[in-house]
Amino acid sequence: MEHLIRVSDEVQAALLEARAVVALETTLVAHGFPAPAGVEVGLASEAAVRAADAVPATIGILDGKIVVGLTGAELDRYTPDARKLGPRDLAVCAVQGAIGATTVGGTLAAAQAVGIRFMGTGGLGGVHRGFPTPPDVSADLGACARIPALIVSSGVKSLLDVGSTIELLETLGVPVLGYGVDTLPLFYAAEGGPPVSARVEDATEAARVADAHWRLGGNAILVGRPPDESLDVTDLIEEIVGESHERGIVGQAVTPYVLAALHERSDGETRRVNRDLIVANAGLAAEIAVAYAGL
Ligand code: PSU
Ligand code: MN
Repeated sequence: MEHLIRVSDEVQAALLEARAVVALETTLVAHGFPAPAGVEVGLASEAAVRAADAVPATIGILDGKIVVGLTGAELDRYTPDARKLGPRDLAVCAVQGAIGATTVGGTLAAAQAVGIRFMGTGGLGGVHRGFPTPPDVSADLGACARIPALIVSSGVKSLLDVGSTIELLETLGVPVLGYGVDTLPLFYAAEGGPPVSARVEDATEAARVADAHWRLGGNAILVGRPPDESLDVTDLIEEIVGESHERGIVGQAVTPYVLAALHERSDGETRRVNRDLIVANAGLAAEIAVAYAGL
């Protein structure tokens, strides 16, 4: 696989010694924040993983290879012209030698290829509002159905149809765990989400559940961590999602469009909360990965 995947020395060593490794995505770096803010979020997430004694593995495609463990200089190349890569897009991007930023689903596909089982992100993708017109369901969910991994996020992105997404996660066999909470966080907002399938109190309990779930042949597990600072932007989301429909924005462009408009119209408030929750989720993913390595 060496012609296709390049694993950094640090990540390689950690994997060989069965130490804790946390995968981080590049779509939020390239498309989730206005440049260069995304790079800062990526680097701060790596620092949070290290602070919890785990090794960060930021993943993306560069120069014809899937890179697991991007350097800071490489991360600087993740600007908005990077392709957004779901699981189906990795092979094409590598063969065509383009720069590719992996989504949650794309990151999980690469992580699985090298044996990483933990990742942190902001919000999982899911069923878009208005389904079935258009019938847009994030490929993150397909990846969750197939790949054994634990993902820490602040729930699913609240620009989605959260209720339908939760139902689909149940159908796909994905446990939705609340981290010290009974309801799923709504991305920017800590409260008001649907009930989780179970609550866990600490990193060790989450790690033990993951271990048991995987031994039973289960695949992804979602751990919802509420944002420390909660923001109610329900009306703004409604307005912007409506606008995206009117403007005919579809497919992969929807999420970046809505996030960018929110960041702009909330005077940067969503951007700040989004940044902080991503970093905190990376840290928690690391704590759980460390607990798992110690089971
Ligand atoms: N979390 C964030 N910001 C983001 C994302 C997650 O805080 O931009 C990205 C992730 O890469 C996720 C993607 O996989 O949004 C979902 O995109 P889509 O709905 O097109 O599948
Ligand atoms: Mn989509």
